[in-house]
Amino acid sequence: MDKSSKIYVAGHNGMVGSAIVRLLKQLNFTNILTRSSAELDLRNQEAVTFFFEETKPDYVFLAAAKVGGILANNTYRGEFLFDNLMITTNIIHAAHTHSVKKLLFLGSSCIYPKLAPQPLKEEDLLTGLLEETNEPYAIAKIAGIKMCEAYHDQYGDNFISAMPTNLYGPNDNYDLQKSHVLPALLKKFHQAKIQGLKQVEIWGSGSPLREFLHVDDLAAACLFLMENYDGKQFVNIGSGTEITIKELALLIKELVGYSGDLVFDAAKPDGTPRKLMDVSFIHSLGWKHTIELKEGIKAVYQDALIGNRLND
Ligand code: GFB
Repeated sequence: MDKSSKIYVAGHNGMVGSAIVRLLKQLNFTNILTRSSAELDLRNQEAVTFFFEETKPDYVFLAAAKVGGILANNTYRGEFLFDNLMITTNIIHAAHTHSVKKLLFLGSSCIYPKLAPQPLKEEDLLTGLLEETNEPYAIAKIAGIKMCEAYHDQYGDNFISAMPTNLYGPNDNYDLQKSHVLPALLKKFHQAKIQGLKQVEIWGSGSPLREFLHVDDLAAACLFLMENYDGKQFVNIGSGTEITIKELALLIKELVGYSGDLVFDAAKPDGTPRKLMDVSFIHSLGWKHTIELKEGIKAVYQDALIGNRLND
């Protein structure tokens, strides 16, 4: 990519898209193209085709998606399948018909079978049944991977895919019914501290293991792959380390400075028991994460306080 290449970042108002735009701007890329969902409904094929016809981007980062935590995935199953399939197929197909030089599609670690061997290797895709709570989202993301591969095979398109682990960072969603665990716990512990509550409720058993990556690391990995990788094989992106939900809760409790107790709500789902990425492939390509979890959470807590994101 040249500094003046026309780069479309789909989903620039989301946590991932905004991190990619931030990085591109820091690096003095001057021709970044964005559209809000009010300006362009990515689920509408005609509108997406017209947008590509009108703007003719050279490169595309496909970071637009309907996303959410375990409860949102499980509740809005139809929307998660439809919206993500439409957004993904419309953009990838329009990128093909409008001769985009390269596209990077972003998926998720939930594409892997629920009980796949750990750590999750790229070749484990489609070797078993998916986790039930996020099956619709995972099916849409697997469709995106397969579409990039099929367009690579049939048309020679340089469309690559990256599968990030669980992400956190600035511009996260703090709606407790829809958010992922990390922003949810930041908000819950912060509010409990301010309001002097005796306990904080943690969903599930606390025993599931999760891996977390700061979204600025993800943005760096996406740019690295865009500039250095043309393979058909999708690439895992993660930190390579995992933590139980209980340990995460205790860490956030400490960082927020809350002194009450944790209670576990067994009525809420645990989801997949373990989800650790094997990141040896991206390490072999020459990229590694730089932000460790504790410093990352500290920075995000400050950012959320400044942005007044932790109050209702
Ligand atoms: O982050 P999370 O919603 O998503 O939940 P997944 C991770 C774990 O944290 C689950 C527990 O075991 C939750 O039960 N947890 C504890 C909480 N307290 C809370 C809380 O207050 N809020 C939330 N949200 N969780 C999602 C998938 O799975 O991960 C998506 O549904 C996507 O498809 C995303 O892949 C990255 O890691 O379980």
